[in-house]
Amino acid sequence: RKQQGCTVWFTGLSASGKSTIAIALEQHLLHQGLACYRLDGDNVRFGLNKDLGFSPKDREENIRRIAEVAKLFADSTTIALTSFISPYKADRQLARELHADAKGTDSPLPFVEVFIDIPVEEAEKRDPKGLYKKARAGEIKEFTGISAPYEAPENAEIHIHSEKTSVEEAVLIITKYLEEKGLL
Ligand code: GGZ
Repeated sequence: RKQQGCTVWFTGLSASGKSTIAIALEQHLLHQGLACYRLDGDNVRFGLNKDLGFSPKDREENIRRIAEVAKLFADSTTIALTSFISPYKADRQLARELHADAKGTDSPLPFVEVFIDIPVEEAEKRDPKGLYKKARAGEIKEFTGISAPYEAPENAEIHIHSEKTSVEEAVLIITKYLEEKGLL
């Protein structure tokens, strides 16, 4: 059976575990012989989006471009995995609508929002890159969860409580969902 593309859109705070889970999911899908491609800060914010910072306007444009690129991957029957904070509801909604709107593609493309939920105190405790510390010290401005908002999703297809769920369990939850929707 021919693979159908889709976008799995991760959202959550810095240090929530989005990228770790997305990487593990990517590995799992690749081992199944499925085509997938992961978009994250390392391959997008240093290239396509290197002109963008972290103001609300720049984040909006960051997410818009990522959504368009993910849509192209999904349209090519690849499973696109995106791992960005995407803190604004309206921006995630736009990403969803771009996929629902078949313009330029054969048909609407499935969009699966995955909320990697973590209390900000817990993310701050993890602080693997010392960014929360810098944000508290005022060295990084407009830092999500500290000095910039994170608007939690209310209707994400998948809601994972990061501090109570192992990476392996998270991958299972997501693949089970994708299987049930006929996307794997
Ligand atoms: C939030 C920031 C900021 C500010 C730099 N606020 O933990 P990380 O390092 O690797 O992930 C964060 C990443 C967030 O980029 P996104 O493209 O995902 O953000 S958004 O979706 O809101 O556009 C963090 C680092 O960049 N970082 N400054 N001020 N995160």
